[in-house]
Amino acid sequence: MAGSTRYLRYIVFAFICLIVVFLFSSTSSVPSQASNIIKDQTSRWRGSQVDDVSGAHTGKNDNKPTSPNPHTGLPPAVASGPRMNATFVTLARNNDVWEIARSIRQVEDRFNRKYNYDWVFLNDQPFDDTFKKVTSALTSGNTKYGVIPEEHWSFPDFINQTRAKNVREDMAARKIIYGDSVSYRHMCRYESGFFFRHPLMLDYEWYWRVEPSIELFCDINYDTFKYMADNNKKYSFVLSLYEYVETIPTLWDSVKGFMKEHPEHVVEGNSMQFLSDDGGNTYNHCHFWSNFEIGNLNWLRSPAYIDYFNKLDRDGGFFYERWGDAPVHSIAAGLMLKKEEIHFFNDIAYYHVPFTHCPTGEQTRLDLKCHCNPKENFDWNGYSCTSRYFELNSITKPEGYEKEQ
Ligand SMILES: Nc1nc2c(ncn2[C@@H]2O[C@H](COP(=O)(O)OP(=O)(O)OP(=O)(O)O)[C@@H](O)[C@H]2O)c(=O)[nH]1
Ligand SMILES: *[C@@H]1O[C@H](CO)[C@@H](O)[C@H](O)[C@H]1NC(C)=O
Ligand SMILES: *[C@@H]1O[C@H](CO)[C@@H](O)[C@H](O)[C@H]1NC(C)=O
Ligand SMILES: [Mg+2]
Repeated sequence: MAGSTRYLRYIVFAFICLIVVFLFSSTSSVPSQASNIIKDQTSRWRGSQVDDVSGAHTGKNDNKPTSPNPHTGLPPAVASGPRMNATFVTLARNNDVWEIARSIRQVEDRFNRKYNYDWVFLNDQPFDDTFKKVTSALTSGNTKYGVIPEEHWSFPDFINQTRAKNVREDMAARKIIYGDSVSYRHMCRYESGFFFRHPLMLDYEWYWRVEPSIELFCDINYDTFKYMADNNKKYSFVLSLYEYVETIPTLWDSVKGFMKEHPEHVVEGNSMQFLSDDGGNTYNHCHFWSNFEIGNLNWLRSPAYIDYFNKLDRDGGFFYERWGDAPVHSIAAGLMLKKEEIHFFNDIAYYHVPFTHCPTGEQTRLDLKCHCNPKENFDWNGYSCTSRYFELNSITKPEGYEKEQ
């Protein structure tokens, strides 16, 4: 027994030596180009974290690999050309970490590994180490973590607390989703009027909003921010639908008040027809689903948008009702942008519970290596408003839409 074990040990030892010698000779013959790439990759992966500091750019995407892959001879999977002044932005809680991790992984795989755009995370509480570690490991660009100032996440002093509390109790009794939630209301108000003014966001012109637990089903092989800029787009969407009317009974009254006070902000050639079936008298509840957005931050920071938000805020519906940021952004885009400035990204296949946008058109899905089921596409469903957008803009519906209706 003991003798044969020793004999076996000699053989294993000799074998290991052989492998070590082989490995050593092969790594030393790898061209120095490859080791440079490996070095570049590690410095990209190391990345950087910036805590609530604006203007700090260090690390990751300063070291893009440029030489071809020595094994395949192919160029690196990183896009060339000018970078846009753009960032991803995510509002999240520490306990959203695993849900946002899934979203980031998909956005990186399908798009950002080729572009390495920054990612800004915002929270009403400080982010913890786990959140920062997990998210910065998954992203290819710089990550920045910001705390929201208290005045942007609290009741304004003109809100009557008794009235707001009565509303929450009433909505809870009527089982309106998030109807009893204070934090959901702060969230909707923050996304409506403040995220684009956070100090970390002032560094950028373009944003792409990403929520926890979303999915991207197709490759995105071009720079979506550059597309927006080159084509004069300011706001974009992938899904649209009708808002739950119980959450916004007086929103349109407030909007009408705004249009009266500030007619100069309402532009010619806007998308009023998407929002109203009677020339603006009543709201049809159509809105772009704002959990996905690629948009222009300078537009949101413009006097027109700020006047609009301030008017809505004063009217109190974020607390006396439960106004969502989706109708708030959509109405702003619909009234204060020219209709051509709003873009529908048919080629960005997307899911946020419970709706899917899966591109209509089989060839598009094959070309972009999509993994969504076209039967789940919501666009041509009766509860979607996307048909109205197509009609208003006189755009031909994508190939195969009748089949998928
Ligand atoms: N920091 C922080 N983020 C929040 C809070 N509530 C919501 N969020 C974030 O705000 C965004 C919207 O919240 P969700 O809970 O996804 O709201 P929703 O999309 O209407 O509803 P779901 O169907 O539950 O996804 C997400 O990015 C959340 O992570 C909060 O209290 N604090
Ligand atoms: C606040 O709201 C309550 C309940 O609607 C109302 O009774 C009260 O008069 C309001 N207070 C003020 C100062 O308006
Ligand atoms: C990016 O955009 C912001 C907002 O417009 C601007 O302040 C900043 O100077 C821009 N940065 C670069 C590098 O152009
Ligand atoms: Mg969500």
